[in-house]
Amino acid sequence: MAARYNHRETEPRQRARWDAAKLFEAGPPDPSRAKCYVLEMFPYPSGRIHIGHVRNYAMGDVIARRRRAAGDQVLHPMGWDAFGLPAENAARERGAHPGSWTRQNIETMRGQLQQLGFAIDWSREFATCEPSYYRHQQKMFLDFLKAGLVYRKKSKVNWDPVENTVLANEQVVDGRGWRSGALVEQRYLEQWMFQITRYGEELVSALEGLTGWPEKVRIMQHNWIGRSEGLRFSFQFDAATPSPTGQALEVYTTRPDTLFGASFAGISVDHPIALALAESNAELAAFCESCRRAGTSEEAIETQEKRGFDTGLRVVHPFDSSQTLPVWIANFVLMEYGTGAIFACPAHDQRDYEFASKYGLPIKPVILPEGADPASVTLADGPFLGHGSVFNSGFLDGLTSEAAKAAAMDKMEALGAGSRTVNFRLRDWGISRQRYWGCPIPIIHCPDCGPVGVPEDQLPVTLPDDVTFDKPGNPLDHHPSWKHVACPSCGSPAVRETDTLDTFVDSSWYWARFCGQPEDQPTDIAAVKHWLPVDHYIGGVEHAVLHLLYSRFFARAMKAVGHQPTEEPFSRLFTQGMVTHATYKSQDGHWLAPSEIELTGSAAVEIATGRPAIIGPIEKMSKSKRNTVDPEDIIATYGADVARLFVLSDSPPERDVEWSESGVEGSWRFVQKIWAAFDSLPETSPGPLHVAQQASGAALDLRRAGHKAVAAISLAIDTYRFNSAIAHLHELVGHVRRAESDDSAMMLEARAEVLGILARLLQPFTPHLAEEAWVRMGGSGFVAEAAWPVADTSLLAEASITLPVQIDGKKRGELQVAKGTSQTELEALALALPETVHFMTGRSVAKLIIVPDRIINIVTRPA
Ligand code: ANZ
Ligand code: ZN
Repeated sequence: MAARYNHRETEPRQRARWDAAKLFEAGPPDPSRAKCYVLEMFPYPSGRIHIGHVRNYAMGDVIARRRRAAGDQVLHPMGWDAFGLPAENAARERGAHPGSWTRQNIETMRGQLQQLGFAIDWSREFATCEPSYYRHQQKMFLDFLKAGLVYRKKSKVNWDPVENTVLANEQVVDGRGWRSGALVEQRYLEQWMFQITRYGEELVSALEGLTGWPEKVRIMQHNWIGRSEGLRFSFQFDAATPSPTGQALEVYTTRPDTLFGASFAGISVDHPIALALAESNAELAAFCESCRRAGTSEEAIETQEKRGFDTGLRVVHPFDSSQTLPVWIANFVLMEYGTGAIFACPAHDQRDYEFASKYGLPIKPVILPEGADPASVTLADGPFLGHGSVFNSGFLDGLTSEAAKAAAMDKMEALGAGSRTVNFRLRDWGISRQRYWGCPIPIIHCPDCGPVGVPEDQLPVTLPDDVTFDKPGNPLDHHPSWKHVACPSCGSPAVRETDTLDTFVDSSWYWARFCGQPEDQPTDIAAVKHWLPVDHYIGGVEHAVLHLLYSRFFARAMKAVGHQPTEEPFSRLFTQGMVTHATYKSQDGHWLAPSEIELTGSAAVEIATGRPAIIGPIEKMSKSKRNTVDPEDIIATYGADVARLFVLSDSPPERDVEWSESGVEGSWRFVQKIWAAFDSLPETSPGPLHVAQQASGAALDLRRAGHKAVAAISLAIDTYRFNSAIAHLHELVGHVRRAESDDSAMMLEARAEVLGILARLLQPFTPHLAEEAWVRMGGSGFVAEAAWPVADTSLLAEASITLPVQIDGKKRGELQVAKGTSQTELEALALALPETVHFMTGRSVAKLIIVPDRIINIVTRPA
């Protein structure tokens, strides 16, 4: 009977060895080796590590360890996204200083991460709340200011009434604050803005090249940026009703082909013309005010009933001066988009249709669906939104929609009434927050000079420690002395900016700071040149348009002011699924923790009362539903390796994985089984790098299995299919154990070779166990430093086949797979190949044909 594997004793001992050897420090750039920068989205120090972190960092760790073993110079750092509101809330609720609360949490969480045995270069750790980090952010703010990338603007902001602060558009989800869930209000405030729109064009066109990103994230960014090509033109006011501002009415449209179907002009409640009219028309003013109260964000507007107010003004149709159109104030027109005014064509636009139907405005069709008869067109069922041929439209008659767009734009330009433009949905990024626990904005407001940048030799502007949280609002503003300073340019009494930077700024460039951390500069130029871009970036898909877009903006802005050379910070992005767990409720409806119930078959009983408990749906782990497990408990009971193994085992990493006690026990048994396989090897066996010289029969089969596993597991890791890698590990361990009954010398030699391979394949997944096995086999040094095994192709030949992968008839790559690999697995593999990802850019799969043992054919169509 083999000795039990004792994780409690082994894990700390192996970690101490790694630490003593500083094994995972990346060291200075080494141009003689390939580099690999692996980064997981750094954690917010909320208190404790949760199991989602374990899954996230375990994935990055598998890649980092595998690449390191393959000979790359690997950078795998960790830090803390340490500014933010929860620290201030803790201060308000518990009286703890945000700084000490945050630093305490960092201590705890660092210890927990270290227990998990991640191959992290801890020498590069930093927290964004330390002046040694944020001073460089202040410097970059000033650099951006000089480059015209920062400006100040009185603008409508999303005000979160619970958090008492401004939110970025990206932080408003369904009209509510992303954190508080409170209904967002609109207010006007002086705000510092980053001019992200300067890069609108590039940010959208470069998405095409991000072939290492999930398609869904690229699509989300694409839609968020919302580039559209259209026409801006001006309506002249009818002489009978002159413009109240003296200005013509400029509108933006993407459908100039529908101009002859125009039924009215629509303006926003905040349009200058509406504001001017409101001064002398109380009824109109009240209408606008009531629309504002109902919310004027895009989300709010989409769900509201259409409402309008006829201003009585009329404008002249630009192509037909005999026609005039009424000007309505319409609640569905956004002030922040285009020009804040539209022409409406109810026959071909949903919102215009609803509005016109409600107010009895004309609905005149001008686009004919292909093959339809102009005489029998009816719009009783709603507008026709497609393209077709134009009719009822004077000089545009008979043209296709596309041709009519061009013709209408040409004509408008010839008339001097308008011009072609590109419009973006993307807004500039408002970065001012009325909060204490953030990076101070390095600006001083002087009554004479206006806003002045803090001179660089006076950076950092540090947060004062002695603040109080007994009043609502910003403690920096209440502080008795902090804000009162002399103006750096004229010396008069002046005040500091008391707003701090949105914490999304902190996380927009930390990936560059990890490369090198000079004291006097934000980045080390030689180091960023070497390490960037990040080769594997892993994190939650909830950051698809927030953090990931801001980081892409920052990369460009930093490049513009000379702090780093890369436009795209992350060449490959992987978004992992969540960890879920069953939920339980008592009879009287309160949530029960898994430890409070007992499961018998498919029924649950509340232990405390003996009454049946209700089994709820499987949901993302959350404290409120009490369905969390604490990684520390799992580590104590089963060990870090089991925790790591389990979170990667059961489902593909992009999908959710359900945490279950039986699943974890399964991983624990697997670890024991692996250990038994090593432990049953005679002490006299050759070391882990031995290659069996001659093998036949069952011994040859075992060697084949070992080399097959090398090929399969390497490919699985490289294509982020960790669960499939673990399935191959199971298979191999099973094979080795079955071979134990044969104690011939030939088999012993084959077993030694295969176990040596196994130790190296296990290293990324269960590093402590692998290290212990390495020692047990007499391996020298660390398995973490042993070269990744290379499959002997002569041993693969029989069991494996090479399948060419064709895309639209051209061979683009190939797959080396085991014979008999299932159709579904082949499909997944073919689509995950880096070459496929590359050549499928902007396209999607129309058909995927697998000719067994011969070829894989992918037929594509535009995405
Ligand atoms: C006339 C028209 C006719 C339109 C038609 C559509 C269909 P994208 O593609 O997202 O850029 N629009 C313009 N500014 C607006 C604003 N501030 N608030 C609300 N709607 C606005 O959308 C452009 C279209 O959205 C524009 O084209 C305009 O309506 C509307 F059959 O102009 B269209
Ligand atoms: Zn001054």
